[in-house]
Amino acid sequence: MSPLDETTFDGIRLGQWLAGQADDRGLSRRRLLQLGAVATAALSGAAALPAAAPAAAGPIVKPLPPELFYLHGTNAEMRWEAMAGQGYHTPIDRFFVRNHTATPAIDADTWRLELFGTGLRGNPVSFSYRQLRRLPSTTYDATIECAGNGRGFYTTQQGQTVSGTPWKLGAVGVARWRGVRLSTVLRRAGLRHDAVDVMPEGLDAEWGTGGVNLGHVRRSLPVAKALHDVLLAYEMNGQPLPPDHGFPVRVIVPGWIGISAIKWLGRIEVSSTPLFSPWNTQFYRLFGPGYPAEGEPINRQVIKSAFEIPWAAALAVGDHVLTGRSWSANGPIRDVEISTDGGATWRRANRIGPSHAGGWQRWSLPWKAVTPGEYTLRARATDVRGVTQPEQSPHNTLGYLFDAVVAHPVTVLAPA
Ligand SMILES: Nc1nc2c(c(=O)[nH]1)N[C@H]1C(S)=C(S)[C@@H](COP(=O)(O)O)O[C@H]1N2
Ligand SMILES: [Mo]
Repeated sequence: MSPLDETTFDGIRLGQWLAGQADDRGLSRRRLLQLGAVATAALSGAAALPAAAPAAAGPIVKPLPPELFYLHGTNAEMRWEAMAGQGYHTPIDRFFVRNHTATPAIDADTWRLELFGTGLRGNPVSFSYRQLRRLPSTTYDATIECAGNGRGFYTTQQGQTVSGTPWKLGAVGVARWRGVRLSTVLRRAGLRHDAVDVMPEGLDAEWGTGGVNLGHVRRSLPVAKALHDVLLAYEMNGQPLPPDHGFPVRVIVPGWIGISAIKWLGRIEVSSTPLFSPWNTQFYRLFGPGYPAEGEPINRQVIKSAFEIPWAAALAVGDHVLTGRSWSANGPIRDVEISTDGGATWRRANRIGPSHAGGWQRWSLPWKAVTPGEYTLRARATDVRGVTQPEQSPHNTLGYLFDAVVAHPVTVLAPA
C-alpha cells in the first residue's frame, strides 16, 4: 500500500482529529463515540458497519447514455463532444454528477432546512420548501467544477501518481441557478455578529473510507463568503433542481471547488468558533512533497480549457472548425490560444459571445488538416488577472486543481 494513498491519509487525519487537533463540531457526542469505536475496529482489521442510509433513488437517477457520459463508479463524467453545438449553459441531461454515495429520494413536502449553532442568537430555526420559495429570489450563472477535474492528466500527461477518480476534463458544468441568498436565510435565522463559519450538510447517506464512517457530506465555509454570494438553489436552468443535482435545495458557492456546493441540503450549522469536517481536513487539501505535512487548504478553482471533440478524436483530412470553452474562477477569460502542431506555434481563437464571471468563454478556430497522421491539439487560456494555463500542474497526491494545458490526441484520416 502506498503511504500516500487516501486510506493512509484518513488514518493520520483521523488520529489528529481524535487528538483534538482538528475540530468537528458537527459531530454529536454519540457519533464521536461511534467514530472512536470504528477507528479502533479499523485498526484491528474489522470492517465498519455502514450507517443507516435514507432511501436512495439509485446511484444516479437520470439516464446516462454512453454518448454523453463516461462512468466512474458512483459518478458520471460529461463527454466534452456532448457540448458541441450546445448553447451557453450545460443542459441538465449532460451535466456531470459527483455522488459520494447515491442520489436520495427526498419529499419536498416534508423536507425542512434546519439552522442551528452558537452563531445564532436563539434556538434552531427551520424552513420548509414553501417558506424558502416565498423568500426573495436571486438568479445567476455559476460553474460547478469538481476539485479533481482533470486529475487523470496528472498520470497520463505528467506521469505522476494520484488517488481519486481519474476525470478527464468533464467534471464541470455551467448552469443558471435560482434560489434564495444564504445571507437572507442566515439573517432571518438570527445570525450573531460573532458568527465565523457555517457548515452546510447533505441528507444523502453517510460516507466513509478505509473502514471509517465520516458522517454526512459537509464542508464549512466562512461567514464572509456565505454572506457575499452563496445561494441556496432550488432551480437549475429554469427547472426544479433535478434529483441528481440536489433536489430540493443545494448550495452554490461561486468560484469554489465543487465539494462546497452541498446537494440535498438538510442542515446548516452556524458557529461562533471555527468549524471543520473531513472534507476540509483530510480531503480537498494539497498534500505531497512541497506542501506542509498538514496539507494546504484549497477553496478556489483554477483555469482550464477543453475542446468539444471526442477523446481521442478522429477527423478527416480537410477543413474543420475547432470549438471549445475556457473558464477560470478568477473571472472572465481574456485570451485563448490554440496550437495544432504540438505547441510549436499558437493562434488566437475567436471568441463566441462574452465571457461572464462565473461562467466560461466559448471559442472557435478554423483548422485545415492537410496531412494524415497523429496530432495533438492544445488550448491555452489567460484570464482577467493575467493567469495563463501552465505547461505543468504542480503535483499533489490527491490530484486536485489540475490547470495545465492538455494535449488532446487527434488522428487525421486519409480520405477513404
Ligand atoms: N450532499 C452531497 N453534496 C455534494 C456531493 C455529495 O456527494 N453529497 N458531492 C460534491 C462534489 S465532490 C461535487 S464536485 C459536486 C458535484 O455536483 P453535481 O453532481 O451537481 O455536478 O457536488 C458536491 N456536493
Ligand atoms: Mo468534487
